[in-house]
Amino acid sequence: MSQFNIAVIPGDGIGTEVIPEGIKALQAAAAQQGIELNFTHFDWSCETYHKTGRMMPEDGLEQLSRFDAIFLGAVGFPGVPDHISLWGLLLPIRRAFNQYVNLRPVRLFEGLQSPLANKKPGDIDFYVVRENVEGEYSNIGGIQYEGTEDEVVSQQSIFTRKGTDRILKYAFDLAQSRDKKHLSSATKSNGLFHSMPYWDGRVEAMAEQYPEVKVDQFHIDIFTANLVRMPEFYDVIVGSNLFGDILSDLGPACTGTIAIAPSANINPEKTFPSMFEPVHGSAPDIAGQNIANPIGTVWAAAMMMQHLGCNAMHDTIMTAIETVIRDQTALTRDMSGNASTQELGQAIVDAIQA
Ligand code: GGG
Repeated sequence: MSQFNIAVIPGDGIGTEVIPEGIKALQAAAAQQGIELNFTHFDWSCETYHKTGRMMPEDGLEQLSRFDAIFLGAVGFPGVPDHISLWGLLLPIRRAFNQYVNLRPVRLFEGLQSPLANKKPGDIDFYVVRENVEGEYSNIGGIQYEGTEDEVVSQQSIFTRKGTDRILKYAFDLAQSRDKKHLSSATKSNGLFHSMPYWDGRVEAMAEQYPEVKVDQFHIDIFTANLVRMPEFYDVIVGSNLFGDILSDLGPACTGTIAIAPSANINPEKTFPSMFEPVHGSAPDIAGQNIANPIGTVWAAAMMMQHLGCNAMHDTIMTAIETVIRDQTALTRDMSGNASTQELGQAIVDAIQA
């Protein structure tokens, strides 16, 4: 019998509401496949920060390193500045465990209504491959002459050759494995003088090794416009840490709701645990109301099992998500229904067990 030890960090806001639904789906699918999942919960959050001055304990990363995977809800809540909560929990995990790939699939499911005109399932079906440990997400910089009229703030972006090439290679490999074999790279090479022309150059060098992959490169401004105008054009999108983050909110918004979008923070070499979370944040405006959509979390759970080599479990959970959305069994209000978080979570479990 396969057995996996999963670290669970529900985190903040609706993270604490959607994670239990992800666990219920995992337990239902695992029981069918004879897989044993052991969950260990960590209550690290902004509440922890208020009590201890830290988002996680000093040995938090060491504790997590013993697990096969990490299942995360959401990070951030009013009362703690967002950059403190993110740099206190989510970003150190991505960096310590070299989760340099952030894989974010985007799909218009049958039963969902895209806000874009005349879009049907199949028209929106792409991956965002986001560089996850360097780029614009950097704590290098600072403030000088603070509080004076000469106050100056700098923020440095970091693009290493190793970091750029390995994310591009992942994206090219993914594009090569897909029917369309189409890769689109997002930069802003006319405005950002050093980093983005460098990225473009590495794309062009890498493209020589993938003659079957059709490659295009766009500046981020027209990229976002095109994504809304013609999402069917895209197949695999690759972008830096910041641009990848933005595009992977915009993409699912084109399917009607960002709440269904999953995010896999992957260490492809499997030297360290990978982490799986919904794309969405803690949504303080709806926290505590039992109306959050758990599908992004459940889909992330499916990706976690695929990463752990349990493809049948992944497929079972994905089929259940597809069924519940298609049959409109119990949809939350972001999908024009009136079901609660728990009712939608239970509908997914029922579909797994059907
Ligand atoms: N689901 C985790 C979460 O809270 N995501 C919101 C967020 O802002 N994440 C930052 C990032 O992905 O870089």
